[in-house]
Amino acid sequence: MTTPPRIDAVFDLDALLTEGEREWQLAARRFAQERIAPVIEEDFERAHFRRELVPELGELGFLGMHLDGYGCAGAGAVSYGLVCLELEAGDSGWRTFVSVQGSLAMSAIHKYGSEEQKQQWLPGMAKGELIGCFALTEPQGGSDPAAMTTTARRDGDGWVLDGVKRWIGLASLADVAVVWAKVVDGSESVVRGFLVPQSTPGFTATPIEGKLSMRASVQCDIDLDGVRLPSDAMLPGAKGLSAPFGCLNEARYGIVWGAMGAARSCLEAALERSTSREVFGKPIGANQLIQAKLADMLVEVEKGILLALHLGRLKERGALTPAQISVGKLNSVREALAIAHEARAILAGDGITNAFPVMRHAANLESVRTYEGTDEIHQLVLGRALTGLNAF
Ligand code: TGC
Repeated sequence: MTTPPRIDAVFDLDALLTEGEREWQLAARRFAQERIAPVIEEDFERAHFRRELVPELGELGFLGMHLDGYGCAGAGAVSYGLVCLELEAGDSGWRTFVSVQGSLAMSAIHKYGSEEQKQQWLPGMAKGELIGCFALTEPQGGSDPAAMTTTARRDGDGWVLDGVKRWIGLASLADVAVVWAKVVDGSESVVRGFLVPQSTPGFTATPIEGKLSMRASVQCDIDLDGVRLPSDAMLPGAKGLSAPFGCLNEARYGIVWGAMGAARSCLEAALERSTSREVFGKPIGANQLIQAKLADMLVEVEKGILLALHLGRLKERGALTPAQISVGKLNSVREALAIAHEARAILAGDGITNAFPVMRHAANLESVRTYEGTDEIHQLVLGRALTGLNAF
């Protein structure tokens, strides 16, 4: 198994990790190198999601790995973050899969579900036998979920859901969708979560085509047309928008780590090229301008990982706040994109081909920059934390 020796040698991250955390990291690195790397360029080209790898992720314990019970690994936040980093060094689509399944769909059921709902869904989802999705975003704008138009109305003992959702990861493959809808009661309306099995009449998920990013994963439109559900389909513990936001916090936390994996992969490619390619009679890495770029990239990777580690330790103490997560999500994705662009420049013309992972990472990171709160949303969350003034 290859490791990024020169990057690790400059900065001894291992010394800050426990042996157990290191084992999780190495298991995920091995998966990324052996199962993702050999096929990812072809999958990205063909826009193909390799569904058959999902049970392997379950076997490794990566699905809902930060949750306790119900077949989940109950691992610490730093272990989960390290797994996200290594998977995203392979491809953002695979880290996204683990986020949607574990941080969003499974977390929603684990945090807000009844005991029956947890028993029904979580063990199969942890094994990767069942897939879940998390349907919050709507076509009119993902940044403002408070404006959602999807409704749930009472019908006898049950519920009827109507509406549309967009950019929902895995929806066409999912056995169960966690759908967020407004329950309107007179002049009052409150957001509630519902578990919708894929086979429910009126539920249609259609993969979005024409993506130039995240091509090895699946994002869908969902149409909810008179979807009839029993009364026990509602998540009893989820009332109000703070419920889905509680799950978004988990997924945003994973991105803080994950984006640094994509960044590290780009730095590795640039570093390898810097010593193997000669221009003007010497390795390009012997030029001061190239070394300055590599040094700046290394500094941002190391700072990003240290920030992620700090947030992980806070999370393990139950002290992590949404504003702190915004610092991490904003920084990691912004710096990872900048690193991908610099790496592409060092690779010169060959950098635009799929002989290197860099353009794929750069394209994927455009999605990561937008989902789970855009750069601008996180800037405004931080602006509000600093000033006490709401600019939304
Ligand atoms: P507001 O509407 O006033 O607040 C609603 C309630 O939510 C609470 N809240 C949070 N709670 C926990 N964690 C957070 N991060 C929270 N943010 C807000 C808030 O305290 C309030 O609680 P309560 O009890 O008073 O009702 O909203 P706000 O002004 O607090 O927030 C505004 C804003 C813009 C920050 C928020 O709307 C936001 O974060 N927007 C971005 C949403 C976003 O990230 N959307 C993308 C989701 S990605 C996706 O859906 C696809 S999933 C991935 C995939 O499927 O591939």
